[in-house]
Amino acid sequence: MTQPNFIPLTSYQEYPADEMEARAAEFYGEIRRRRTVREFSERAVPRSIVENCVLAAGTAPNGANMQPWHFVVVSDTDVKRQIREAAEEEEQEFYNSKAPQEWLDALAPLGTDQHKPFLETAPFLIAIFAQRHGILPDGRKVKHYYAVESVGIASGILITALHHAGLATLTHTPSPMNFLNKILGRPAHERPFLLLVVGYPDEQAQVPDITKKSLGEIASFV
Ligand code: IYR
Repeated sequence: MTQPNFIPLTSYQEYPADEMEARAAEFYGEIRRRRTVREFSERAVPRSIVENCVLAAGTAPNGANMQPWHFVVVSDTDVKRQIREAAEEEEQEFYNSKAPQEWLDALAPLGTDQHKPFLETAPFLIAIFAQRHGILPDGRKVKHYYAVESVGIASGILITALHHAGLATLTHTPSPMNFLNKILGRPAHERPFLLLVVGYPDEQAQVPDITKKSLGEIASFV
């Protein structure tokens, strides 16, 4: 068994309490500006920005440091078109037959439907996959722990990093998403987790007039 190898914690940075107060308030101020956008501009985004945001996502805490994720960053026009066509096919079924009325009622304030032009308009789509297990160089399988939770945390960091950089995102989850394995050539043990749409919002972009729950509604202090 591998022995643990410890090194000093040199990356941690402490701030005086008043600076922490300011930083926490400032961060909340920044993240509360984030809005999910469904109308994207075609304006190009430098790939290096997305690369750094994906690197940030890859720092996420995760089960036994197995890092059970794979990010496919799509900018190819033809691949984006294939993804749009496959997603719209699923969504057509979702909105017209599969979704129960209760779900459609819950989505009504968001104004979503089966048309997903943003899958072609936005400069980048990031398909996020959760690996059910890893594969060692010799072909043996290695178990992944808390893969879904880990990929969820990484996705949150990715969305935050992209927002921090000044980009808009849309967390898109056509269901089922198996078509992503086929189009992107990912192996069967990788399960599509999320399709993140990334770019600048369209200049005319509008967002639904919705609010977030208050602190008292989302937290208890005991
Ligand atoms: N996947 C569909 C439906 C949808 C579901 C949820 I939950 C949302 O928050 C938004 C949409 C779609 O993308 O339209």
